[in-house]
Amino acid sequence: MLIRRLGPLWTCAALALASPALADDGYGLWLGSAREQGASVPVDWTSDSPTLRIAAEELRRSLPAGSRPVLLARADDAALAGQRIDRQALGTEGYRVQHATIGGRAVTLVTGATDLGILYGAFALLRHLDSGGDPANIALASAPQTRLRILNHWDNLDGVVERGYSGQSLWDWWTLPDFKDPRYADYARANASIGINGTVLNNVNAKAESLTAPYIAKAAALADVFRAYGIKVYLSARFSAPIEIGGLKTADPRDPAVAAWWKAKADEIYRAIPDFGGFLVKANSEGQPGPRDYGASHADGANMLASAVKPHGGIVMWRAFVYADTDPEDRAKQAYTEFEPLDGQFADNVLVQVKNGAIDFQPREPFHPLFGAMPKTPLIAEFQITKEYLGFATHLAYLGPMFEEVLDAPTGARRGETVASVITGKADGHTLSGMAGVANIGRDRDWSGSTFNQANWYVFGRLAWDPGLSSQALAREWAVQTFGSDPMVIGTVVAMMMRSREAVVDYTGPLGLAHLFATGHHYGPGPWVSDLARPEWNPVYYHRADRNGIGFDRTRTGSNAVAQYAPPIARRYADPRTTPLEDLLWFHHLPWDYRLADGRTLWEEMVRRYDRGVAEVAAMRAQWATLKSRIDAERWTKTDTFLAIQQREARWWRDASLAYWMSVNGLELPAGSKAPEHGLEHYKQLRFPYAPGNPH
Ligand code: BDP
Repeated sequence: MLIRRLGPLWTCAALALASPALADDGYGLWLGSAREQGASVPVDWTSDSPTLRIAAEELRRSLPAGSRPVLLARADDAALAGQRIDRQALGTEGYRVQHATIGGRAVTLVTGATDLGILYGAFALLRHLDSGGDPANIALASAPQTRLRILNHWDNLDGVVERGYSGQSLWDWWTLPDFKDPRYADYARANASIGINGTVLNNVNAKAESLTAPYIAKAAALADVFRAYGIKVYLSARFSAPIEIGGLKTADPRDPAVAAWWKAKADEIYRAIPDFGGFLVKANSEGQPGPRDYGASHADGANMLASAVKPHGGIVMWRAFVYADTDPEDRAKQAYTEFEPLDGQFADNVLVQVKNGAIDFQPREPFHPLFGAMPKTPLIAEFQITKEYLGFATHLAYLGPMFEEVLDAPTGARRGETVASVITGKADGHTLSGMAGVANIGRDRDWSGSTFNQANWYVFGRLAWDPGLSSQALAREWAVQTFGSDPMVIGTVVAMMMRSREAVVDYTGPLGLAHLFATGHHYGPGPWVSDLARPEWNPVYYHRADRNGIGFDRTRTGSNAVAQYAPPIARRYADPRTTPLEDLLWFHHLPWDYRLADGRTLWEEMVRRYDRGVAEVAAMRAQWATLKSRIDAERWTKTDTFLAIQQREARWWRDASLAYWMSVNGLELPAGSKAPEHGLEHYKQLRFPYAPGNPH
């Protein structure tokens, strides 16, 4: 009765195990490389479903010899009557895994209120064992803290992934719906193993064609593959689709014909995909159409779509990432200004999707002021897993600490409230809640462009499940499953990971600087750029450096963006003395010779941090070198090569940036700091017309 699917995940796992010297191409992700082949431990289940069969197969194949037999059973199964399972605590997706004696037989019981909960429990059991958990002491229980744990694919219909650095889109729209690449199931399996339960298939910069019958059929084919893994399909909806593919003259959300078109479209989608999740919408942002084109509000637009999917149980995720070229206001303020007044006006199946920071996925941004400011609206946090501003796929930057920093940030709105408590719905009693991540997945053999980028997919899923988990513990959990249990490997890898994101901050833009990237592709430095059509596209808009000082004054004497935060936070950010150094120039324009608490000048500290970032990459590379004989050659060599690229490029970032700052402030480098390798003009004329991920 067990299904047989001996996919490539298992094949490469078997190969990788034979010896660390043998090639491992990374296809197995955290589920393959370090895992022993199982000993066919007996697994029984009390009812049948495709989901339970997947759970059984996972366990049977991977549980180590000598494990107890496993019983998979729903919590309400009569066989568990004596087990005193707290069904309330399970929710709909939670699990419980424990040793039990059932019908006189000693088993490991994996239970949940639903089959999906049981599948999550099966993965939790394997994770427990893979990461060194005691097989004799099994008592695992967990339920997700958010309802929507969802990937956003910025995948275009032609296969190009916007801000994608791992090859073409995984979805082969051309051969769908007929050909269902086995990789689609492997994708779903990997997601289920970390609790991800939704995927938006197409780019937020959406094409209306995604909503035509042929593409609905293609999306339905993917949904058919994903269903047993508990993954729902969502689509990005182009707001002007009623005009482009519906033959209407307007997309005004208040026009009954427009509403009727969307209702009919939703009905059509649900006929093909009965468990369709709903729509994600980018409206009136960066040239996308939206309700503002007709003088209607974002709430009008979102609610009209929400009522179309409501009868089917669908939801709408409406993005707050808006800024307008006609708006002279500080870009960091615009989303709040537009959305905060709409709190209370959204339908109950709408979530407003808010990026982690107020500008745009920079290596560091203070948390977005909308968190804590819209208590009547469920907010879903949007993080970028793909590293558009952190060195693409090549640089090693573990994003766990960045996600954690934002999730743990107190909003100041109420005692104890954090971004995490807002997005789990706990702060305001919302049942809709969630975390979205812009996927870093493509058709590269290793899925994410490098082994370490896989960790960012992993940590996103695990934190979306429980934002209270520690990014360090998750780094370890990932590393053991990915590389095996050699303590020297794990210690080194985790240490590298935990410092890696700060290193990128240091060499790209320390002390709260942001948006210093070269035009369009965002690859490499461009702090000098000042000639783009919209002011807020230019790095000079963000750093405001001149002979006297640097930084964006967002206090009362400047844009007063600090006032968008709740009073305790606003007070802290209003004063450079109480603003964390990490965010200093985000909020303040300060003289180059401004004295920091430790006695250094701002300029000295800035240079020190650029140097520290470069040194950190050199250190990571040296640490990686010590693992050469302990990691399979293929993954070791690729990582080593990428670290060499990162080292070169960290130096480039530092040199180009310092050359530019010196051209502005006329200062010398502090003693002991190396002069940039080239003059400023050299850096300014570098061009990368074919950098990946850049929309054309
Ligand atoms: C920016 C990207 C752009 C996206 C936009 C968005 O550069 O490609 O379309 O975000 O989130 O970071 O909509």
